[in-house]
Amino acid sequence: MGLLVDGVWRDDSHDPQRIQGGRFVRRPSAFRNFVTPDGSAGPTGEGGFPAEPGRYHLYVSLGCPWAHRTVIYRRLKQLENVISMSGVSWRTDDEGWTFDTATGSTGDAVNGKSKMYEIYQLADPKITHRVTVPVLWDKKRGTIVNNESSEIIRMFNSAFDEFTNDHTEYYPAAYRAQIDQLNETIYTTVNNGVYRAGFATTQDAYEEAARALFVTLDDLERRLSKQRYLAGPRLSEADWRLFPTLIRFDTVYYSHFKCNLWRIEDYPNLSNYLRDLYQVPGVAETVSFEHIKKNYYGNMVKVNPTRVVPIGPVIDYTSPHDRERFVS
Ligand SMILES: N[C@@H](CCC(=O)N[C@@H](CS)C(=O)NCC(=O)O)C(=O)O
Repeated sequence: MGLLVDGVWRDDSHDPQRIQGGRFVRRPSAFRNFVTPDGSAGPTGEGGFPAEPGRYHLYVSLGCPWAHRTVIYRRLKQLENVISMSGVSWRTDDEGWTFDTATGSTGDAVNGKSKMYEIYQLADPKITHRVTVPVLWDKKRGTIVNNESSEIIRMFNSAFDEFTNDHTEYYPAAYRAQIDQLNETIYTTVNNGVYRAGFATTQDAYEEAARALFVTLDDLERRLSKQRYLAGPRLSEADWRLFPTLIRFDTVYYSHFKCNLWRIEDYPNLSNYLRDLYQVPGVAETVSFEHIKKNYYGNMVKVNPTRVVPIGPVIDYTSPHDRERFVS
């Protein structure tokens, strides 16, 4: 892949901190401003980003689980006519994410660029940062508002309420402590845990991540034997943060990232829960197994040097689930 150093695109040898002692280390996102209903500052960053229809643009990869959260929220919160979106190609090259329409990109409808790193350069010509998706772009100020998926979904949850008919609250006050706790464990051991297993370059680092991942999956399986969703009777942010990892698990993480004690299909509750979420209206359309498979198997040459993309597995996520046994 590569990264920007002082605004110049460099290869990964300029990012020695990415793997430390065989362990993959993910670094914090740089742009942390918030869109708010009236443009006042959010929990971090500066103000000046009021919610307005047509003003903001979301850059995503349909292969990427972090971007997937934001695509799901945009869909569920009925923001598709309020926030425009561009998708990068499933193929990354020596210059990272591209807008090559021959390999699944929509093209860059807003800035007309061919590389994602050019969007970061527009926001800050001297930036030192990895060029990640998702990115929330402000067309009016010509800059990146935020490139942290967990914060972008919080904005989509409520900041644009004036411009949508969907007012579902995925982070209700009464459940916040519980959701925060679930997020913390699931981020560390599952969302990022699969990457820590897959990118590990020592046996110890791999085993540490892979074992912790299955401890959490076992816990979640128990939890979901007693309730329909992670934080109780209603769908919440915790579910939408877990879903993008679960839907990629049997197709990618099980084999490509060696997370292979069990498949999600082997867990009765997790597999039914996954179908339940997949079958929420609108969600299936946010899932592209073509992007997912080609993005992981076809790009990560340190993990899969041949870039060969496997033909399977065959799993029907539209088959009936048993989650309606829980009364909501
Ligand atoms: N913390 C970020 C992480 C995003 C992220 O790591 N995205 C990956 C794609 S799945 C990426 O763009 N990686 C490129 C790189 O690290 O160079 C978020 O949740 O938004």
